[in-house]
Amino acid sequence: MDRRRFLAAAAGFGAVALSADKLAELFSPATHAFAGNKLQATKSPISTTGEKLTPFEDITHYNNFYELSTDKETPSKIAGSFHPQPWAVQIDGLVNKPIKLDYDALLKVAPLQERVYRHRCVEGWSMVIPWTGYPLKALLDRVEPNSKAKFVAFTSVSRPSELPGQQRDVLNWPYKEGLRLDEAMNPLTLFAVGLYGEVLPNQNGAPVRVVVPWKYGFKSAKSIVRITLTDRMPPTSWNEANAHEYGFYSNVNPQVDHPRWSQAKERRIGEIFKRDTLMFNGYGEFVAGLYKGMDLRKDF
Ligand SMILES: Nc1nc2c(c(=O)[nH]1)N[C@H]1C(S)=C(S)[C@@H](COP(=O)(O)O)O[C@H]1N2
Ligand SMILES: [Mo]
Repeated sequence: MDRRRFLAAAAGFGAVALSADKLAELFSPATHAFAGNKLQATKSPISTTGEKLTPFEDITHYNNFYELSTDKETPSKIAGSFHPQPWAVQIDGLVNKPIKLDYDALLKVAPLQERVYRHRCVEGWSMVIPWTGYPLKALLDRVEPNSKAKFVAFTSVSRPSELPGQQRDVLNWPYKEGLRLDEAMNPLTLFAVGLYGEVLPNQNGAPVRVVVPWKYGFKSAKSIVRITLTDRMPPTSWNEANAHEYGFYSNVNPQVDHPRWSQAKERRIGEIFKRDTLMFNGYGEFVAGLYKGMDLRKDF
C-alpha cells in the first residue's frame, strides 16, 4: 500500500494506538528499508551522461539474485519473502575501530548522492542505472583500516528461510565477494542504498549493496551484512564455483573472453543491436591506474 492509502486506511480503522509521532517516524523518508520509500539525494557529477537510463521496470524485473532464484524473472516475483529489516552491517578485521551500524546509521554515514552508472553483467547484457548511495570510502574511513589491511571482503545475507535459493547448493552460501583495498577506496566504488530515488527493491539487493561499475556485475555484492578488512585476497563465491571462469579482479575487458563466450560486445537491455563493450566498462580514466604493471589477461 502506498503511504496515502495506508494513512487513509489507518484513519478509517481508527488506528488510535499510533500517535502522530509514531506515524511520522514510520514514514519519514527511508527510516526503514521499505521498497518504494523515497531517498533524498543530490546528483553527483560522477555520472554517466548521454546514455538513456534503463527503465525502472527492467532494472527491477530482470535480475541476478541467486539467493532468490537462478533465473532473471523469478526474483522480482518472490522478493516479498525477503524481509530486509531490521538490518545491520558489521565492519571488522584489520581496523582500529570495528563497528556495527544499523540501517538508520548506515544512511547517515555520508550525504546521499545519485550516480548514473553503466552495469555490465559477465553474461553479456548491460543496463544504465541511477543508483543512490555514497562512496564506500566514507564507510571504510569510519573504521580506520590499519596499515596491514590490503583487501576488503563482503558477505551477503544468510537467511535460507526467506531466500529459497539458499536452500540449494547453487553457490557456496553466503555469497562472498571482495576487492583490493585501493579498489574499494576508489571514488567510483559506491555503497548503494537505492535506485531511481527509492530504497533498493529487495531483488536489487536491499537494503544495502556495493556497486563497482568497472567490474562485471557479480563483483557488486547485494544485501551485505559484513565487511571485513583483511591482509590477503579473500575467497569469493564465484571464484570458488569456477576459478577458471571468474577471476578475483573481473574487470570489464572486451579483449579477455569468458572461456565460453566473447566479451567484445554486449546487449543493452531495451536495445536491438549489440554495442561494443568498453575497457573497464568506460571508466578507465578513474581506474586504469589501479592495474599498472598487471597482466590483465592472466590476472583477470
Ligand atoms: N548476494 C548476491 N549479490 C549479487 C548476485 C547474487 O546472486 N547474489 N548477483 C550478481 C550479478 S551476477 C549481477 S549481474 C548483479 C545484478 O544486480 P541487479 O539485479 O541489481 O541488476 O548483482 C550481483 N550481486
Ligand atoms: Mo552478472
